Formats: sequence, C-alpha cells, structure tokens
Amino acid sequence: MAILLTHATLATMTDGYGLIPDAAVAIKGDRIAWAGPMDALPEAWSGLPAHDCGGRLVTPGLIDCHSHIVFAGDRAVEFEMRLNGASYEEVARAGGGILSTVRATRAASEAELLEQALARADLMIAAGATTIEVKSGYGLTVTDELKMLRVARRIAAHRPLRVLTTHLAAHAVPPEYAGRADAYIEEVAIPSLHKAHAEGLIDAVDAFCEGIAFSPAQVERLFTEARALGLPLKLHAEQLSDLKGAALAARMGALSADHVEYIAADGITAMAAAGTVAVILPGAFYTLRETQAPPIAAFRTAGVPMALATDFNPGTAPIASLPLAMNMACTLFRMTPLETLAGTTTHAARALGLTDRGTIAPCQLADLCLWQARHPAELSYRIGATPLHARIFGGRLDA
Ligand code: DI6
Ligand code: FE
Repeated sequence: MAILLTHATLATMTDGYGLIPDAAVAIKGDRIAWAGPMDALPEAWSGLPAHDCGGRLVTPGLIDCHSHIVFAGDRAVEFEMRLNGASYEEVARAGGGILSTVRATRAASEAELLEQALARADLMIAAGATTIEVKSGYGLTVTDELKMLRVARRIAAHRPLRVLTTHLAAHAVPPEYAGRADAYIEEVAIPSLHKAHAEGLIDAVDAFCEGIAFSPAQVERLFTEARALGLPLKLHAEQLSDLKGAALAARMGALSADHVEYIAADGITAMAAAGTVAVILPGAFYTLRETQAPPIAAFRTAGVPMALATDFNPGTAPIASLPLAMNMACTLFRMTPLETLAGTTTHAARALGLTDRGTIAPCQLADLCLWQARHPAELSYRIGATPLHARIFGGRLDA
C-alpha cells in the first residue's frame, strides 16, 4: 500500500506552520516516507499511485486530546430548563446535572454506550480528528468505570480513528459517597484503576481537582498509585478556582493540566519548569459563560506548550468539532491561528505522550487531513464550518 499526494499546500507543523507550497507527500504502508516540494521529489517515490490535492491545504490529522464521549443520553432538556429560568437547584431536584448522566450511563449496556459513542466519534471524524482521547468518569462504580473504558477501547475497532483511554473515576463524588470523597478514592477510584489497568484498559489517569470534586490531597493519593503502575497522568485543574492543581500535576510529572482558567503565576512557573502541557478547552468556557479566560499570554511568555481540545461532554461542552474549538480559542482567548493548529496537532500529541504523530515528516503515522482551504488560518477563521475535504488514515484515503 503506497500513495503519493501531489500539488498539496503542506502545513507540516515542524517549524511554525512549516508551509510548503506545491508539495508532495509519499506514503508507504501506514507511515509517511517523504514530504517536500514537488520539484525535489526523489526519483524513488515518483512512481507511486498519485492523488492530486489540487493545491488544497494538507495538515497532520487533528488530535482531540481531551474528550468524554462515552456517556448515555444528553442534557438538552436541562439546557432548556435553565434558559426558561430554572435555577441550578431546581435542575438538580428534577434529576439534572452530572449525576443524571451518571444514572443514565450506569443503566446503559456496553452495546448502547458504544452505539452512542460511535455517533459522536463520527462527528469528530467529520471535523478532522484522526486521534482522540476518551475518558471514563460517568460510571463512578468499579463495574461501570470498567464498562466505560471497555467501550472507549472498542471505538477504534469500528471506526478509522485512534483512541487513547483515560481513567477518570475521580470525576465526581457519586450520591452514595456524598461527604465521603476519601472513601470513594479508596473504595472505587483506586480499585477500578488497578482492575482496569490489569485488563489493559488504561493509557492515562486523570482526576477533577476542584471544590465540587476532589482535593489536591485526594488527587495526590490516586496519582501516587497510578504512577506506581507506570501510568501517565493528566489533571482537570483550575477550571473554576485556583486549588494549585496545575502545580501538583507539574510536580508529579503529569503530561498535562487541563482547563487552567484560574491558574496563577506560581502554577504557570511550575508547568513551564516541568514541561507540562496546558490543555485549553474553550467549549466548556463558552457553555458555562465563564468570564475568566486562561492566561494565554502568560503561557506564551513562559513557554508552556498549549494544546487545544473539545472536552466533548454532555454537561459543559456538547461540541465535537476541533475547528470550532480553534475558532473559539482565537476569538475568546486570543490564541493565534498557528497556536490553535499546533494545539490540535503537535502539542495535542505531546499532551498524550505521543511522538509518532502531530507533524508531517518521515516515519510519522500517515494520518492527514486534506482541507477545502488554501491557508491554515482558514481553519480557525470560519465559525462552525467543517472544511474537511478528505482524510488519510493509516495511509488510506477515506474521502
Ligand atoms: N469539567 C467539566 O467541565 C466537565 N467535567 C469536568 O471535570 C463537566 C461534566 C458534566 O457536567 O457532565
Ligand atoms: Fe473534561
């Protein structure tokens, strides 16, 4: 299996955009063999079956490094109740909020969860994703967290998509553990971590460090177990307040700290020193009508790599499109179009601990997006457009 893309406008993402006009990409098997200007194409690759890109923009396949797409039901009615004036308490009394998703997810079978997750994965693929990360965290029992992780693992068997799974049992305290978050960590989060790891269901471990979820001490307890298993760490930190979660993540060698709207200077310094990626999630900020934007300029100055993801979830981010997240990050947070594309390619790969994707270069996976666009800024400039023309996944064109 081999293919030669010709007449592409390449954004290799190897040095800034790494733009190469009128470029070619030679692909052999599931890897990139060569990429460069058409007129420098080595003889060895010139005979491959060609696909003329007609000048279209070609980027690395997009990577959504933070999502929660395994869940049952949705929260559209709750959204409507709020817009009709219902308070948070009224919504909760009517069975709404994150715990309504937990109830629905517990009640759903693996087959039902998979069917719903695949429909969401299709939306992500249609918007340009070739790799996604998927978290558990709506089961909140040992059995239901494992069920979610098994479903997440099965997605890639049904779709042209690479999936990394993240254990997020420490997402919320379920009602049966109300006021007993420490016991929940000991009796559910840690045992589900060990069981799921033994089944090979976990690529990373995450937690929600927040007043309404878990304290830094509880997160550290869980992360110490995860680290002993050799699992990479990620953390929902400083989304609603500054509990110093990002500094904890940095100190424990986590791949990323995610949300980070409320991070202070000490957290930024700690992340920069440790090389922790900041994962920026404008979909949740938009939905919650937050006003505290993440300190993009300070991350930029400190040299903290910024990834960008959808956070696709039923409560705070019903968004599947990375290009829309890129637009939001530019308009709401003043990230540059280059930063948003790096955030969904090279830096997203780094936020997942991956080095085999995120750029267009020899030996990288041949996961590419062909866009109905001529310049990468078009991807973040449009609002809600999906200018994807075709994808190459593992060396195969799936137009
Ligand atoms: N932060 C969020 O915004 C979501 N989870 C998290 O840790 C909310 C999840 C939900 O409301 O269903
Ligand atoms: Fe999240």
